Amino acid sequence: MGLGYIGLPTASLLASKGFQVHGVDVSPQVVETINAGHIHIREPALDILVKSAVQSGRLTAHTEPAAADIFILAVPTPFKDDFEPDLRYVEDATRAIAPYLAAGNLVILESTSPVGTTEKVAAWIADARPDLVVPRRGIQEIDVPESVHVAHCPERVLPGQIIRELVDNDRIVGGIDEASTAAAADFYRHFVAGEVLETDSRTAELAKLTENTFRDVNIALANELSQVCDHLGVDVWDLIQLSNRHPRVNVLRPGPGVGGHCIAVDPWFIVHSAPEQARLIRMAREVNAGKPEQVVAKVRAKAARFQSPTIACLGLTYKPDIDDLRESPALYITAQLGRAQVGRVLAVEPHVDSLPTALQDTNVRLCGLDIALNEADIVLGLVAHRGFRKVSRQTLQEKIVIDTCGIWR
Ligand code: SAJ
Repeated sequence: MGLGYIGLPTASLLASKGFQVHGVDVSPQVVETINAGHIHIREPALDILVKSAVQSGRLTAHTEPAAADIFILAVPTPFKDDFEPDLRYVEDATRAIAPYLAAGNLVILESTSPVGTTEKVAAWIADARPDLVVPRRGIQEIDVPESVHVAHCPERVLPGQIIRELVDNDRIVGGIDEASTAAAADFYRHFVAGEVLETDSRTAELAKLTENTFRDVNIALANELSQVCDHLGVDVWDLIQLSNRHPRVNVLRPGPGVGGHCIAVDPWFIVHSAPEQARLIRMAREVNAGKPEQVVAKVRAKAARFQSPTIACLGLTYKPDIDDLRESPALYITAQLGRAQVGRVLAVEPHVDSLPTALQDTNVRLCGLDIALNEADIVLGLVAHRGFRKVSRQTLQEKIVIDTCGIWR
């Protein structure tokens, strides 16, 4: 259920391992694209995998579910305006499969979810299908062979390396009851080379949120240090390099902010469910969320020295060497500068072909690296793409350089 960044790679990988996969997506265009052997997202090696899965006849895409042995939910879990998790898509997908469920089926929630969501999935199934035996937390159904099994197995793959990590990463599997854990773990052991670690659904949910929160908190430390260094006149990159020579220190890299659809979202699931306890997690999220505005303010301060400066923004994606623009701080910063009338704004992004929608109502112009570097008074490094790292110091000599992510370090 859901043929996006996680569902489609998983579906095609399963097909390549010999499973018969009935992929479901609410979008008819997505279904049509996949059935034609093509993909609607960009991810290395995914096109080849999907093409061969479709050609083999083991992967077909549909807008409606069908009867199956195993149901995997891989739908988005965004949050609402007040950071309350929005479980609408999980509930819709669960209710969509409910009519097709039979005794002994396994339902797996892969979407990153707040603690307690897998129990909600079980409750929605029980509500829709009173005729089925559905497990409940703390109540052991192990001797009931006709029970449906419900488990959480959070996806943990890194965009850009999804296919490799789907196979190689260890997986955490947590069922509503022990029978569900055992059934789900058995399934993943068919195609995962990493270890399959068994726990309960709540621990599995919180483990995934913890992984991304760990990253967010550590990036926040790096981002805060970059502010401290600006204030004290210290080079943050020298500072981090030297501090990291300690055997037990590993400061991450500061940047223009934290992008993507995961790390900037998941900590809120913890904060929302334990607001009194999760104080550091909330603070870290706020530090990272505030970083793009600080970059904009820094550029504006430098631009004020010129009559009508040209500002070259290098990079629009949310991290280096991918084409993913989701929640990208670089895109946000470029759009803000484009609206702020601070000068002429040029954007360089080798991974996109046309001006992204977010920049269409601004005065930002997309251009090549050489033109941008030639015309710029201010060079704003936003994403450490490989191509940008090759720019020589000499080229940048005459310019004001604001390197938010250490491209030239
Ligand atoms: N970033 C920094 N400084 C750093 C590292 C990253 O500013 O030192 C920024 C990046 O530029 C980017 C953001 O953080 O804007 C996130 O990038 P990322 O590469 O750390 O992570 P994602 O969002 O692409 O993928 C994460 C992964 N989680 C962890 O590494 C713990 C991935 O394994 C998860 O599966 C994925 O979230 C997800 O789907 O939850």
